[in-house]
Amino acid sequence: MRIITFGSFDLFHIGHLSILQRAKALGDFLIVGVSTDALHYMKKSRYPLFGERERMAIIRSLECVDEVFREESLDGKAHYICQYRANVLVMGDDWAGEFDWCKPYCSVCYLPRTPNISTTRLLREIRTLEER
Ligand code: C2G
Repeated sequence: MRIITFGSFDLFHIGHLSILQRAKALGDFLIVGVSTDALHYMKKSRYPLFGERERMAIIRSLECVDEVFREESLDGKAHYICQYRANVLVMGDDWAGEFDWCKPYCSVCYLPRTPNISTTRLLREIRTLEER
């Protein structure tokens, strides 16, 4: 069973690792679309701290990840799903419902987000520490 998921994975943290490991556990091959810097900017109105090559290298190094590619658009999912022959699209439930339109191409599964951690929160906490 081929699983596909997507994300920026900036400032990689345990919430990212957890969703990737849970996604892999649903099948036997995990493909990860890592958002390009340009797509990240479109999603969050700021560039990531780590560039796309670094973010892809981190994701590619994970034991649970089998293939990595550049995610260039949120709307390109049907193309990516077909190109990588994915059977299941997995996303955190902060995206619940957003990708139901992919259901003609593959199953869609939203998994619970890991609470109390996010790149935005990490950035805020780092800034607070620096101000002390
Ligand atoms: N995530 C999680 N728990 C957290 C933080 C993130 O489960 N505490 C999940 C998100 O739900 C997502 C994945 O980790 O499924 C990657 O999160 P981000 O890097 O923030 O990616 P995002 O901006 O959600 O981009 O096409 C989809 C987008 O590219 C997803």
